[in-house]
Amino acid sequence: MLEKSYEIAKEMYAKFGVDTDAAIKTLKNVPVSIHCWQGDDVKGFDQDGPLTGGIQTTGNYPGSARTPEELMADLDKALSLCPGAKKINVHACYAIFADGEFADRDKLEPKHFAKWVEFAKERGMGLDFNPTFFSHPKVKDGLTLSSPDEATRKFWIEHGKACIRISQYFAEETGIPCVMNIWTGDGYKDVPADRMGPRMRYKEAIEEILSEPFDKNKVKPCVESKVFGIGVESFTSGSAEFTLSFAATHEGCLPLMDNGHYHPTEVVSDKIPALLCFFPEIALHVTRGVRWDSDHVVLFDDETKEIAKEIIRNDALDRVYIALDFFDASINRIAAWVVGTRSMQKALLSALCTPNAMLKKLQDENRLTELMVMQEEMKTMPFGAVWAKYCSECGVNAASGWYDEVKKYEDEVLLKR
Ligand SMILES: [Mn+2]
Repeated sequence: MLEKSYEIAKEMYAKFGVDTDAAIKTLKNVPVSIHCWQGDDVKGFDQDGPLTGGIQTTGNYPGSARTPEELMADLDKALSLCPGAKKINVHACYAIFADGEFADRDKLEPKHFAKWVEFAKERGMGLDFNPTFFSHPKVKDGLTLSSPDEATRKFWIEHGKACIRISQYFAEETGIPCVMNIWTGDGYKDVPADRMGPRMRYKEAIEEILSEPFDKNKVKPCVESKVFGIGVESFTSGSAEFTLSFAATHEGCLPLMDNGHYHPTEVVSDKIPALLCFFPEIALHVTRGVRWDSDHVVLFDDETKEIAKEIIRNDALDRVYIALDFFDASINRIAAWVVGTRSMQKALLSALCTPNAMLKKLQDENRLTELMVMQEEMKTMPFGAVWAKYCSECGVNAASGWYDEVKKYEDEVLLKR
């Protein structure tokens, strides 16, 4: 059945000049970086306080991971249901300490992440990393790197430097470059009197962090922008213009776009080719904002498909680092990981099965009616058969049957927590 439907699909795509075998082969080597923080609602292991920084998880679905062992077991279950290449994205608050040991964020060392390295190496995956500039008592008045308080800034700069050293360690241990993303929730709830001061302090603080020595081929520092956060609605230090200008003027620093971090009518898909005109490499956080930066699970929806198209048709798979960033506590967290990861992979495969050269030609020859006709026709091509073939070659269940495994794990493991 699978082979038969794939053969028909392959033939149909071939009529448009699309080689589905080649698309499947390409996707196998495209890593999607899976964020560890979906598994425990962004709690981490280094403190017991609330989630801060203007971000919020909602829902109380049972079975959230409470320990590194539980989180890794849950991740393993999710990984087993996602085809193709993966990386694991770790936040600094997921440091794993020995019994009785503790190190504050400014004193973190590679050894506190040795278990993550072991986990990644055993599964042949790379690791990405993020300093955690939130959920910590040293976030002063909602500010970290842009705080007017020198001691506060110093603490967080030291945290950033520690994270560069840990990122270098990740890259050296796994042999795969580590994308290290700098994001802070720094901002003001109400109208500030000084918008430039915090940004100048933020700029200088990131420059100090990046003065920590590292190998640019191994560590890929990024700056992520945001439009606003909960409780910081009026001003964000790391705005889009700030971070983009920072990356543009600091060699080796990449701009990172999170598609939940813009005004709701802006689309990151359109920003990707704009940035690719200027930056050798860029990074993405793929998420799904519903009316705001709500971090819903990524679906195989229009914007996810458009994002994937811009990467594929601009031949930029080796220039765009793709990571996921969402957290939903209202549904089974493992299913959330699996749906989000597979949706991104589906979007990439769908883009690889698009006759991009033919469509570009129609545009360049101003045959815009035909372009519309063709783009609409492509939407009902038998893509499901190609996805099923891909999953089968990767040894995972293409159909909804994978959920039975999640449900079994929920009954046997999650509900007993
Ligand atoms: Mn993000």
